[in-house]
Amino acid sequence: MSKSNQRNISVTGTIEFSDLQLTPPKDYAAGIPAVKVALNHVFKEMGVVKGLKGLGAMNQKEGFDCPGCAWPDPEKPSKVAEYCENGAKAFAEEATDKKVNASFFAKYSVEEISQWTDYQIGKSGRITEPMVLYPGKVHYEPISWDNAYKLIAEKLHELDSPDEGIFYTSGRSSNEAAFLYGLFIRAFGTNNMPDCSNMCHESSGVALSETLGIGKGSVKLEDFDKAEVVMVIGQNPGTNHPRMLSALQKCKENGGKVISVNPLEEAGLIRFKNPQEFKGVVLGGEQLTDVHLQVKINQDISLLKLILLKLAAIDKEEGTVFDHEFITTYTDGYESLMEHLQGFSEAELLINCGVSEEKINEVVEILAHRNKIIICWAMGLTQHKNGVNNIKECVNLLLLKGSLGKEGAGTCPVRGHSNVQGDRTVGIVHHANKNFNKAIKDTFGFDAPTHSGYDVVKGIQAMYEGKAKIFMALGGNFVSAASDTEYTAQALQNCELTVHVNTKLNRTQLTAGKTSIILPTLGRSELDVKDGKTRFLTVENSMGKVHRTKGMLRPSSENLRSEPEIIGNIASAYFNEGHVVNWQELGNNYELIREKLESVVKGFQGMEEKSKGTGFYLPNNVRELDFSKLPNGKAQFTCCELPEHNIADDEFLLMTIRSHDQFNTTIYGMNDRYRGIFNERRVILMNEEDMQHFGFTKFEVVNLTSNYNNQERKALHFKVIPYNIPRGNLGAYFPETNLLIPIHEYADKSQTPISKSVIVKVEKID
Ligand SMILES: Nc1nc2c(c(=O)[nH]1)N[C@H]1C(S)=C(S)[C@@H](COP(=O)(O)OP(=O)(O)OC[C@H]3O[C@@H](n4cnc5c(=O)[nH]c(N)nc54)[C@H](O)[C@@H]3O)O[C@H]1N2
Ligand SMILES: Nc1nc2c(c(=O)[nH]1)N[C@H]1C(S)=C(S)[C@@H](COP(=O)(O)OP(=O)(O)OC[C@H]3O[C@@H](n4cnc5c(=O)[nH]c(N)nc54)[C@H](O)[C@@H]3O)O[C@H]1N2
Ligand SMILES: [Mo]
Repeated sequence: MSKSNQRNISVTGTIEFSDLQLTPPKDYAAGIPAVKVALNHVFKEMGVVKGLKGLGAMNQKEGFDCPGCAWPDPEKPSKVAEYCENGAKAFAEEATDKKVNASFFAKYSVEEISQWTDYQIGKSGRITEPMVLYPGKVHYEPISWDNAYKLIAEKLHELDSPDEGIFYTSGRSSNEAAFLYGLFIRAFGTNNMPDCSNMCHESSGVALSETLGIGKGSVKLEDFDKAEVVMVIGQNPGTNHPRMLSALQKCKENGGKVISVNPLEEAGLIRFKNPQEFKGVVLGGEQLTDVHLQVKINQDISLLKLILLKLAAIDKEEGTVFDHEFITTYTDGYESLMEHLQGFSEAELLINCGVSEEKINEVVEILAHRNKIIICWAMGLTQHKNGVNNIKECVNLLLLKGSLGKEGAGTCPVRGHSNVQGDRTVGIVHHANKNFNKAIKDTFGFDAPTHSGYDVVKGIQAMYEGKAKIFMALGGNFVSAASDTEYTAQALQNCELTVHVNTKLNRTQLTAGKTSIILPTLGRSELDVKDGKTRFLTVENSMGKVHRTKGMLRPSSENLRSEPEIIGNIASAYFNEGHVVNWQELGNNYELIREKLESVVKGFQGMEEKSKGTGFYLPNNVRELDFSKLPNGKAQFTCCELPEHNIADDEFLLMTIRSHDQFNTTIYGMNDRYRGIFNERRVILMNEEDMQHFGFTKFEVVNLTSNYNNQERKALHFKVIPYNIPRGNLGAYFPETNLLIPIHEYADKSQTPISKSVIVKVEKID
């Protein structure tokens, strides 16, 4: 409990166990149960008619972009439905008929709501009107839109410096909203733009920029049809990117091989029953993974180095394993890498990674004579102290094999939020960028700040220390998503003002600043009508393609505003006409925003037209094999050190992962169906031999503690369950375990919290 503002807010809610049940984990994903589960969620939240209407429009050319993940749509979407179970759940969650309105807040205080679990808070429904929480008060009360804008403007003017304001973005916002938001923040005078990517793919962005000159992936969806090998490392597509399984299926049908690298045997990685095909529904589905490497948590570098060493040995004899022509023409640092690799002992690398040598040899054999290779990865690689190096080691492999800039090959960081990539492209970046600033000056006539701002971790520290006093969030659930929950909650509560532009109620609105304002906004699926005309917005998918998204359901309240309008109005209230930009006009006119975006950001020219249908690709230098911006004009090999873990005998390495029934901090339900875990989220996945060794029994209730710099953090009450996970490793769900991750433990260079390798102890409760 933290007690600032005299409000007594719980960051976990009341902890109670329900009836935990286990079944053997599934060895396949999707199929009929997935369709049934999806429809149940949708119909329960909004009824059959609205539900079917919404699902029918999702990911269709004239419809709205799925609010789930950022996996691209096929060029020819299937006629029936182009969504997955989790997309349907994301839609159900957004289009729910339940409402959070003034009478809801009159009935429940923030203190009372904070005693609920995240699941209960999320299920309360959509926020339907602007609300304000005044200093010392515990009930939000209604406020008019105009008064809300005025109050925000007043508080912004009270700051001693624009750098006392922090402006967070989550990845659901459209390109138009994000561009306008970034523009306003710069006009206001700061680059304090923490973004959900700081906790997500920032390590990918840094590693790819340094080695290949662009912070994004290089593959297109159709490359999966032509790939000879797809490696899926540190990613759980069956749950988090189910539509990716269709791409893997195609790769297999065309003779490709799939290799998975994961401490867990995730269902979607093993077999896939495609619900859109007869054989997938009725027959056993298709085997997807050819070889599964059950690596220990954060030992991917050891594993990859071992694979590289073995490939190098064969290349020495045969000379054709590595693409020497590619290496000579396009890369820098080959000799140093070869020398560096020779410094490692194969035996040591083998022990580190914990995988059988036989399996590694199988993979080496597959890779040796194939060179159309795609590497896909997600949070299993990015959220470690050495997250950036993990990805650089993957790039080493691709460069050695010449697997870039050709069809069927390349990098594929699989993005999370459906427009997280677009938000970054259009300017949500905390680093100052000269070219971007110049384009703003040329287009709008004002000077953007030239000093860099705070990212997520640094922003939290600044609020905690009183250096920042206003926090505004365009979407997201900051307190539950960020590390060190108690610390982050305190940081937010220290603020003079917090502003939450959200669709739904969440814990961040409860761990509020002295004054707090909730501004309810339209969701992806909802009609956005202005002067009788339905408007569209645009998003960028995981493969750099920009396309339109247009809602079609009646908004959950008349009193919602679109994100661009909200931003335009806040900016207008702040500048009060004393600025070169007419903010209100810009916020209301998406075509005008796009016109300006075209002139500021490269690649968007002609977007008004080009965004039609399946959309257009943004420029990508890797696809063109243009490395001119990098040292010597070449792609860069990297010599990465091995990660160091000083883990005592009674300590474990914990990865904090997603269950099948959640979207980040939004908890859809209490089941993790593919892993066979039902009715309970407070569980720890532990190897059975470790359970015996340490004397833990199945379902025993324990506490987790972490101890960094002699400071202990605790997460209370989890049930131990036996699971197929490497010894010394644990798995548990986030956000429940974020209490354990110290704010100061993050990846080198990217500052992404170490959510996948937290050193913990498991304590018995007497
Ligand atoms: N349904 C649903 N879809 C989602 C989301 C969601 O919450 N729910 N979230 C969205 C977002 S924002 C994102 S970023 C993505 C996240 O997508 P993922 O990255 O797939 O999500 P995580 O559950 O964090 O899983 C990481 C995977 O990495 C493995 N792993 C953990 N540590 C290591 C390691 O050290 N090495 C290796 N090789 N593997 C490891 C875990 O076992 C797990 O399978 O999904 C997006 N899509
Ligand atoms: N321990 C641990 N922590 C993690 C992770 C992990 O793997 N382990 N993963 C990290 C990752 S990858 C990410 S991306 C972050 C996610 O961090 P966030 O993006 O901050 O969190 P979400 O849970 O996705 O945000 C959900 C909220 O977004 C709001 N919302 C939904 N749709 C819209 C919309 O269209 N507009 C607006 N304005 N609001 C909307 C709703 O109010 C909802 O409550 O969490 C990170 N935290
Ligand atoms: Mo993410």
